[in-house]
Amino acid sequence: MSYTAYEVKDFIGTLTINRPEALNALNGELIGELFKTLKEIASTDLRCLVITGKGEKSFVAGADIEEMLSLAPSEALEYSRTGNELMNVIADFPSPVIAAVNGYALGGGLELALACDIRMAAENAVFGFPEVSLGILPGYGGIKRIVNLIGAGKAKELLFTARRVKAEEALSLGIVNSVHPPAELMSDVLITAAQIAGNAPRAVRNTKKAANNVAGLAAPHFTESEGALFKECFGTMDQRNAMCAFLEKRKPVAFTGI
Ligand code: DAK
Repeated sequence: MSYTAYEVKDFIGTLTINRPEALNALNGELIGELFKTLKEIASTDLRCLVITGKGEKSFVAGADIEEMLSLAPSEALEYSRTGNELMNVIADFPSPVIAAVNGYALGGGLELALACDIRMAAENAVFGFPEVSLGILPGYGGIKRIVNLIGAGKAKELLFTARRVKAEEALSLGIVNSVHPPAELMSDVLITAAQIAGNAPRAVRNTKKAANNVAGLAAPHFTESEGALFKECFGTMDQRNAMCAFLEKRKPVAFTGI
């Protein structure tokens, strides 16, 4: 079974993350498939790419917690590099990328949406960075991207509190471009994609490159020091406590800082 589905029509590609049984959480195999597809389609005549999640409940509910729990600290650095490269491939994708956020966009899922150029959300979409509640930090370049997008003060509040934000608040914060009734999300996204696809392809691609440079959004977003901070959190009691609690569907015991 494939964790991704891809179709293209009228120069617009739609890439669907297809792991609804785990709310489209990103595991290693899924990340590998996304890499492969993005690499294949980057050299085609695509004019706009849409990324969405399968099902009505979730865009991407973050990195796979079960997979992260089993990572040794030494493996965590490599893990962080791979995920980062994927986000950079999306951010630097030659044509514009729209995230059609059809539900939960948490942790790595929000980071993925932030790597896209435009975010259009369903009314039921929910955003947040739960990482600190799991004993880790966001590491797919999302910290830099959210600070760039909404400013350090608002970004830090979301990062430090781990609170979830509904679509309307995400709109007012500037995280998303627009909010749509769930049943209309994809058709509205395709209207925007068609507007982009109707413009001169070379001009659009070069405009994206120029905009990324101006906004300081071009890769790299992830530094070795960020990787070291992520690695440091791995193997702590707090991280194991929080991730085990999630998988066992209970609250973690009080954090100790150890
Ligand atoms: N990982 C694995 N499984 C997940 C998952 C996840 N992130 N999210 C949901 N699932 C699974 C659930 O375990 C459950 O599986 P079964 O029990 O059915 O086998 C199934 O999806 C349905 O989920 P729920 O039963 O929990 O559904 P609910 O409607 O009750 O709740 C929820 C929906 C989205 C509120 C809840 O599932 C939830 O809180 N999910 C976890 C959200 C989360 O914390 N995500 C962030 C993960 S941390 C880094 C790179 C990346 C990251 C960090 C560093 N570096 C490179 C340094 C990223 C970190 C993260 O993303």
